This record gives sequence, structure tokens and C-alpha cells, in this order.
Amino acid sequence: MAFNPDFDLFQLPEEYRELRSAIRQIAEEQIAPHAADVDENERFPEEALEALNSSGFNAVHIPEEFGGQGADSLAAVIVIEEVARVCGSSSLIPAVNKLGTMGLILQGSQELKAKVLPDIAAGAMASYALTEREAGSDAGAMKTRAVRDGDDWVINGSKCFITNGSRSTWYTVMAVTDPDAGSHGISAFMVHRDDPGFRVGALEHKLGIKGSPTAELYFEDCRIPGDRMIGEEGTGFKTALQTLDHTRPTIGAQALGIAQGAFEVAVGYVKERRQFGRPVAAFQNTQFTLADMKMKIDAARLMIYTAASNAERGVAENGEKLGLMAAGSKAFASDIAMEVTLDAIQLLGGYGYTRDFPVERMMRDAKITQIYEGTNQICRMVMGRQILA
Ligand code: COS
Repeated sequence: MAFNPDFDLFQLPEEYRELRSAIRQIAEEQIAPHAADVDENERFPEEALEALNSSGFNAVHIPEEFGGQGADSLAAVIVIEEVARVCGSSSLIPAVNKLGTMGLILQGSQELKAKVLPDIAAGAMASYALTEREAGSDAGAMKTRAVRDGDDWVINGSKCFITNGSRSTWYTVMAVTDPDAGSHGISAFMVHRDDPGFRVGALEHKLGIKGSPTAELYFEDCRIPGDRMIGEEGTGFKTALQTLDHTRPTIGAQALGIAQGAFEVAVGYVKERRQFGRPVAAFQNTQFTLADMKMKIDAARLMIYTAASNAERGVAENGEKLGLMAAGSKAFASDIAMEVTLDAIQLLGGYGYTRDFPVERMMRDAKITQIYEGTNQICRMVMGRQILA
């Protein structure tokens, strides 16, 4: 078979390379300069929101018919990766906008999409509310209850660890509609922040991603119209898990971007830093460490782009279920992000441990990627089940 550069699987097509360079420029010029301050002051990255909203990179996945760009999953992960390369907190703007709308895009009615998605395309944010205090990895054990009242639904309960929770306008909320039906008794809804009975609670104080507010949400007789249900009653748990099959690669992309950012800082540093009369880069130990970092990053990138492309096709090429590679790419990329950021700190030595360099922030930001959107243990469990199915 002759090599065809147009179908070279291992070289992104031109349009994706152009997309990368466009978002990289915005990230470097408008987001990177504020990343340390955002982290230091635990403040929302307003500059990043403005930059992403004004360039249309806030939610590239929204279909064109709803005012978005209709970009595919591969484009979405490239955007997230490039923002994460300079600021992990800011990368959660496009990542969580996708997470908070994916269930609606996959399973919602045209009317509900038309109500919500143009807002997100225009710059409002969306969050995904699955987790509760007593229902984390065991998401099906949730207690938040939705009861039908005439044409409306009335929701009572609370959610926690909701990324960007205090800044969103729309929330995909999973709640129990039939307590006797197990995971088949859970339904998904779109809740608006102005809905009566909805309230944002306390924010978490975290190790990393400090610019992204992680909030509790309270539903106190929160009344929403009946047409806000996503899909059919009782399908909410499947919609929630199907969403994660599409969005775990986006968390992988966040991890990958953080790792890439730390790697580049380390490469720059070891060429400048001199010890024993030569640049630290001249030592074979340094070169071996850089080589290991690079191998891990490149492998993670291939997995994530493959998982994103699978999501686009709706199936994996070899007939495997989507979730296998989605969970695998997220777990692998987040594990290597942790390793790579720790290596970067080590290469920078004492300076790496200070806040004068970004690698300690990157290490703290990387840690959450092993935990959220399914701990890496849950991701491995999802994979194990599918491998053996
Ligand atoms: N897509 C669609 N449906 C799915 C699915 C998927 N990826 N995975 C499972 N389902 C279906 C199952 O087929 C089952 O339906 P049936 O009863 O009709 O067969 C139903 O959903 C329940 O699945 P399962 O029995 O596997 O549920 P469990 O409670 O045993 O486990 C896990 C589900 C652990 C995989 C799930 O709770 C999970 O992913 N937990 C982590 C949650 C998470 O990622 N939280 C982070 C939130 S974002 S920060």
C-alpha cells in the first residue's frame, strides 16, 4: 500500500494543526499571563473566559444549528489540551461546558437543545451534577429526588464537587424519579440557575485547579417545567454514563496539556541551568528523564486522539465499546501527567519546588485528573468489565 500523506493517521490534518496554532496563540497571549495569579488568589480566570468566549473556543462542540461551531471531538480535545498547557483551571471552561451539555446533545429533545445550547455557544457556562456526598464512585446510589407535580418536576437534594458550579447558568442534574427501580429509576434534567429553589452552596478549598470553583448545589423544592427532562424518564443514569464515554478523553486532554506544559518548562530550564561547569541538560540522567517524559506524553496523545475519534464515529474502530478507550485514555493520560509533572519538579530541583516556576502548580493541577470524571480505579474497572464482557 502506497503512503498517502492525506490519510496519514499519525499526522493531524491541516485544519486541526491550524486550530492548534490559533488556540495556542490565544492561550499564550491571553491566558498564560494570568495563570499564576489565578492559582495564587484562588480566583476565577475571567481573562480566560473572555478570551475563550470572544474567540468562540469556549464550547466548540455545540452544533452549528444551535449557534455553535459544530466542531468534532478531536477539535474539542485539542482546544482543551492547548489551554491546559498554560492553565489547568482555564481548560475547565471548554471541558466542563462540554460535560454539562453532552447528555442533552446525545439524548435531549430538539426543543430543549434549542433552549439551552445557544446560551452556551454565546458564552454562558454549563455544569454536570451527578456526584453527591454519599454517591461518588457509586453514582447510582444518589438520593436527590425529583417528583412529578402536574406538568412540573420538583427536585429536592444536593450535589457536591460540581466543577465551575458557582459560575454556570445551566446544569445537567441527575435525580431519582423512581426509588424502587435502581439505576433505571434515575432521570436527567436541565436546571437553570434562576429556577426557584435552586441554590449554590459552599466552595471547596482545593490542592489544585484553584481557579475553577468547585461547588455544592442545593435543590429545595426546586421546580422545573416537565420539558426540561433529558430523554425519557428512567434513562438518566445511562445518559450520565454515556456522557462520560464522550468526556473522559477531554479530561485526558487536560492532563496531557498539563504534562506538555511541564515538559516544555523543564526542557527550557535544563538548557539554561549550569552545575559542575555545564548545563544540567548535558548530563545523561537529565536526557533519560526527558526521553521518558516525552515517550509518555506522545503515547497519551495518541490514546486521547483515538478515543476522541472513536466518540465521533460512535464506535471504536475494532468494535470495542466507546467507554473502554475513553476510560483508558483518561486514566493513562492522568497517570502520566502526574509522573511528568513530578519529573519536571525534580529537574528544576529546589526551584521547581517554589512558586517562582509553574511546575509545582502543574503538579497540583494534574492530581485531580486522576480523580474526577471517574477515579482511575473506576476507569480501570470500566475497562476490566468491557474487556471481559
Ligand atoms: N453507557 C450507557 N449505559 C451504560 C454505560 C455506558 N457507558 N455503562 C453502564 N451502562 C448501563 C448498564 O448497561 C446498566 O443498564 P442495564 O441495567 O439496562 O443493563 C446501567 O447502566 C447500570 O450500569 P452498571 O450496572 O454497570 O452500574 P454500576 O452501578 O455497577 O457501575 C459505574 C457504574 C461504576 C461504572 C458508574 O457508577 C461510574 O462510572 N461511576 C463513576 C462516576 C463518575 O465518573 N463520577 C464522576 C462524575 S464527573 S466529576
